[in-house]
Amino acid sequence: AARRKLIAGNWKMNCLRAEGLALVGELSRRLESAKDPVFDMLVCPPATLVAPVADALKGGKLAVGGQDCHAKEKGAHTGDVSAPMLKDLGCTAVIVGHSERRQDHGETDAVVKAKATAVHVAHMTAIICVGETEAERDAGKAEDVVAGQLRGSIPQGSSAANTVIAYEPVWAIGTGRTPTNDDIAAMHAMIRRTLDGLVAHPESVRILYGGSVKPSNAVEIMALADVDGALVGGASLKADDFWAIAESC
Ligand code: G2H
Repeated sequence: AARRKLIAGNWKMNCLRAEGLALVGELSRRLESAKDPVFDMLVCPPATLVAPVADALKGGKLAVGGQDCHAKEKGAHTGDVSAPMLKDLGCTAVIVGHSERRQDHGETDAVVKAKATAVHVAHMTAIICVGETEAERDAGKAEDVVAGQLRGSIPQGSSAANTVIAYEPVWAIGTGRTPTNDDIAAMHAMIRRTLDGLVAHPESVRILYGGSVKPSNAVEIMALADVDGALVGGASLKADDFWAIAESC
């Protein structure tokens, strides 16, 4: 099945309002004037900027997502944001299980699965992140670790319509280091094989690569089999770089 590429920007804990609005203003201007772009584009601002960014982009092609959500739809959870709250602002997707959440907030596969379920219930796309640490790769366990994360984090009822997988080797995040192209291709092929039995129509599910994607490596990474786009951190904060990555598709 033909899979349309997705270029997703994860701003992490960056951008004040003026900066974020200028960034999406520039990106949406380019996206709206692009002739038949071959990619979908999504930005995931910090929770504080989801509302103004979504308002600025209303009705346009540039989509907005959250970086995380709580598994419950409402209640006594000080500081948290729920999936329906993000949907209410205009989000169409939410990143769940990013390694920074798994590490900094102790999120287990079970927690990630509950969050992905909440995203599905709110009629949005869950971008479920998986990836091995450097020690796990050195120990030859990378594929086992990622397969285990997939089995533990993907809810029943997931499909290509509501689920995107992002493979982000932890040691490649924000470090400037990336796996070899062969390693990325092998992992993405393994992920697609593992999706068989976990989701309907695994051949249609988009599998993004994330971890130090930049304009200079995007062309070769985007050309790999089973790489259906990118989850971009640092380079998504500059309109020129993020746009160049999208144009690499
Ligand atoms: C990986 C990625 C975006 P960066 O976390 O999710 O960040 O591109 O800065 O490595």
